[in-house]
Amino acid sequence: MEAIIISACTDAGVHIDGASLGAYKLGKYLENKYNVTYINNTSNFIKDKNPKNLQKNLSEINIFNNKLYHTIINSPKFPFTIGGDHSISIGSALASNYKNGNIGIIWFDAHPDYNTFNTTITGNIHGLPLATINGFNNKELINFKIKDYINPKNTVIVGARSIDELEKENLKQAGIKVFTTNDIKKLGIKYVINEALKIALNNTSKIHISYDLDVIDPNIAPGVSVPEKNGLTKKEALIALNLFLEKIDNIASFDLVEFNPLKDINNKTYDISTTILDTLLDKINLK
Ligand SMILES: [Mn+2]
Repeated sequence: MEAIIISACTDAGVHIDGASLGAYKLGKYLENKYNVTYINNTSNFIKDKNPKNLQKNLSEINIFNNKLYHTIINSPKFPFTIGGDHSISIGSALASNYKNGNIGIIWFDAHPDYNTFNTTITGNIHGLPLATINGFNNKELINFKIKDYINPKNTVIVGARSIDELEKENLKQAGIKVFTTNDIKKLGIKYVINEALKIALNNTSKIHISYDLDVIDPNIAPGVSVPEKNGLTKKEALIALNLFLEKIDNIASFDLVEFNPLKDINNKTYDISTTILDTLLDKINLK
């Protein structure tokens, strides 16, 4: 199945600059082999970084996700979206759910991204997307017509290790299964991914995978906006990737987000990102 590769060039969801450039850079890399569709911020957009504004760049993020959402639902191809900051997954995951109907979601991330406008400390919207996708809150972030939200019962977070106090309450209230990096050390990555697949595929049609590069340890992938130590090892990241390849027929759509070239060291994060992209896109285009 051919993939539509969308380079979602925005970092409106985070006060740190660079993730927009990350999407552009990875898009350019893929142009050697594929057609790439670019989505950009509105031309006159100026990013608000005011720490006191707890709804930073809300209207721009809505405009952006509207474009992304409609690009995905209007294409018959497999949606592969490259961020950009993680706010873009509101558009991509809900579009995939609209197209496929009743999907599950696996969210790879050092942070659960389960804040609401009432619980966010930073006001950076890249900390809110998963709660939005589940319909837990944040209706302000959805101004496109969706069919349904993704069921919290079919939502799994893998690799979390930096969870805000109030966010923890949100996760408990929504009933989200979270595998922390400590769980991964204890249970093994293979077991955790297989459990995650079971939860996400329980009575659903397919799954959306949203992969925030900050899930990987900053020694291996330092080029992200908000790095957190004690992340996945390279070996664990590659085992997870191979398990997805085995389950490729169950995967409906994929995001790779938060590559920040301005924070990268010796192209480490660029190299692992292109490896992930090459591996997955080869397999998707074969299926
Ligand atoms: Mn994230």
